[in-house]
Amino acid sequence: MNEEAVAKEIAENGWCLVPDFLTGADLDAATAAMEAYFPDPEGGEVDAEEIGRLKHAVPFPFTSNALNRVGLDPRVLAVAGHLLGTADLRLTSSFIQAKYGTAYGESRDQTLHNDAWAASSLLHPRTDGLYQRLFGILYLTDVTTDTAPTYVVDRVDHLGLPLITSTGKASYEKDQYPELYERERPVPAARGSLLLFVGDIVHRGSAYRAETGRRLACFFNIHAAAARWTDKHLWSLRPASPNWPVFRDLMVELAPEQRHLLGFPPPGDQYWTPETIRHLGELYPGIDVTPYRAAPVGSR
Ligand SMILES: O=C(O)CCC(=O)C(=O)O
Repeated sequence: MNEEAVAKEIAENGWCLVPDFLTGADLDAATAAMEAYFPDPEGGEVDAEEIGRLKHAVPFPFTSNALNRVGLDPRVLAVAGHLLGTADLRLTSSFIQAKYGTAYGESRDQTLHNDAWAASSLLHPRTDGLYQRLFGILYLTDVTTDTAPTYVVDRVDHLGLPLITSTGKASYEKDQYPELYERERPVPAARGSLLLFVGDIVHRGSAYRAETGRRLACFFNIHAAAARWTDKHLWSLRPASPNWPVFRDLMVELAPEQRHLLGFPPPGDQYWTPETIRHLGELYPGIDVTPYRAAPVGSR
């Protein structure tokens, strides 16, 4: 794997599939560890009723280092380093998940969405340089069009989409954005392949359409330490969330140092630009943006 070339492809297109990211004994160990969490339904080790319970994602850390190593892999770090331009990186989160055949219940298509907001809901995301987020999905079964491929929309086809819609969501409904769905494409992937993409790339998970079998996948995402608010990965708010108005009022009421307690960048932080300050005022109408207009630290 040529990490620099992968980073370049992601910078241009927003995503890149890396075949054979794991091979040989490493691939077998990671697959065996996944199979211990998500048994083969046709292998007789689990009955159909138990499978509902197995559809839940399991968060990092896992019981096997073959899986724990995935999001920490030096090659992934190198790609993130090239792309974000920093070595001061953090694992935002990682989890494993299985999708099962239709014989074991319904499997659903996701709506096209971006992940730039995922788990960093305090502020409007910046998606340039240091502020990009790198997401990875390692497939531990072969993924075909019938076995829940991830769908992506190339960056050039994003058609100037906002990262948050007028209804406060980071997802794009088919009836409102039909042209986006015309441009999406599935990413078939052989076992051991790694899909890497940035937070603003529009994508979705798809339903598992085959009757039997399962798709096994390990997910992770990485951000720069400078984007401290992204560490609040248990918060998943959007302006469309039911409890957003209460949170919004709190943000308006607090002083900058109190917001900082929650991870907000302080006045003078390099996150603040005329654009992010404008987004701040839109996200939290009534907030006093003047402190954030201070010149960035280092430029004074
Ligand atoms: O499972 C997949 O293929 C993609 C999932 C995804 O996009 C998500 O959960 O945000």
